[in-house]
Amino acid sequence: MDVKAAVAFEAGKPLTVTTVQLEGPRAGEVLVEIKATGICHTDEFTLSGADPEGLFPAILGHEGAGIVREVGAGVTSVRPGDHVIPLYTPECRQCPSCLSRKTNLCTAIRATQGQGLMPDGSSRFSCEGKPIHHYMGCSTFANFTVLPEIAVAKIREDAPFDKVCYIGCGVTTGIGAVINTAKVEPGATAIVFGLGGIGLNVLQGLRLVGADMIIGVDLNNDKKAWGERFGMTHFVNPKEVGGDLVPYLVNLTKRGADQIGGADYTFDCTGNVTVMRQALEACHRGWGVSVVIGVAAAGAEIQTRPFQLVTGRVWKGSAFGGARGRTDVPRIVDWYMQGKIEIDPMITHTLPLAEINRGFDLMHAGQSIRSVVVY
Ligand code: NAD
Ligand code: AHE
Ligand code: ZN
Repeated sequence: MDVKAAVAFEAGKPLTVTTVQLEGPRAGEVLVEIKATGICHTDEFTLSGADPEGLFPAILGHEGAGIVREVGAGVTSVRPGDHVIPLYTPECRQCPSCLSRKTNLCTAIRATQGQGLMPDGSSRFSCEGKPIHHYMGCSTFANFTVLPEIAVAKIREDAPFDKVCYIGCGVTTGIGAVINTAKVEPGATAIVFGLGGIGLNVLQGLRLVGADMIIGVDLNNDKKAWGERFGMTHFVNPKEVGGDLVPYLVNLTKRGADQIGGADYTFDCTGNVTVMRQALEACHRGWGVSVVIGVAAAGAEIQTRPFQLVTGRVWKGSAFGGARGRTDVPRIVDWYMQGKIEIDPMITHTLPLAEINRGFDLMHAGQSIRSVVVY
């Protein structure tokens, strides 16, 4: 079938909105009509050429929501008409990782997904007879896509696609990093570095669990008002701190008789390896946990003195907020529908597919939190 898509033909170039061909679902696969998709910083990261796994040509996009239109042989968990959110972290419930209960990083299809292919090793997308790569197993920058059955979460039908698509990445990543990865307790102190589409969701996750002091750090002063809206209690712009950022933050978080300082939990939501180090070192001696959420360019490495770890700080990473998609995503949609979490104010721009490149421009200019393409 012909579908409308924004194709990344080359790294560093704008997407081309065009018609491409999509084959129907094979065994274990589903055809989904995508109704809306967010534009995440990770799409920009891959499009820029910084992603070591980046492949071209590809149909990017991994933050979508839509309706199942057709299912392949053997599919039992969803049927045509079901509303779903595509999952770049699938949940097969059978692989050693899923069975371990220690991680959400299902391994059932990760190898082919990283090669831009469906689990049988082929692509369903093509343009003028030449294959186009899938992206993160989702390719939501097309109005129809094919996904493995294990990579869709069935959601309630009254949830608006143009809002809950954000649960397909940003919302779940931010809130999940707090709840699943860091397991933040009420009364904790926390620092969030980078108040964009992910960091604001970390903030609202911290507010949800009852953290006390919630410090937001961003180079952009416009983010102060944004942070306050989602639970931030203190804002720090590193450019306005006279001197080093880490001692400043440690001093700000001094509590209790020992006056040692440092946050119980810190979160990197920038993808900048210098910030990742600052986030670790701004943690409390003995127990502070720092969670890396940001994705860094090929070749980038993190550094710290081993002393920081010897003295009890813990460095952790979080992908998709540690969420098990088929189990947790429908629950997060419920939280949104019940008013427990906010999404609408973070969706600052809604665009037609024809204007998708404007969404990337707004992100570069720091003018958007989330742009959502509505088909
Ligand atoms: P964004 O562009 O919306 O926000 C980034 C924010 O960081 C901006 O507000 C920017 O001003 C701020 N910033 C940049 N450099 C900074 C610095 N040196 N100090 C302080 N603040 C700084 O991006 P986003 O969509 O929120 O994504 C953030 C990161 O998270 C990206 O690296 C993205 O690829 C990654 N990500 C990871 C996962 C995961 O599962 N681990 C999921 C989604 C996104
Ligand atoms: N391809 C990159 C890795 C990118 C990465 O870490 N992606 C996150 C999700 S970001 C969503 O916006 C993730 O899920 N990682 C786990 C995984 O299996 O990729 C690189 O550096 O190679
Ligand atoms: Zn993302």
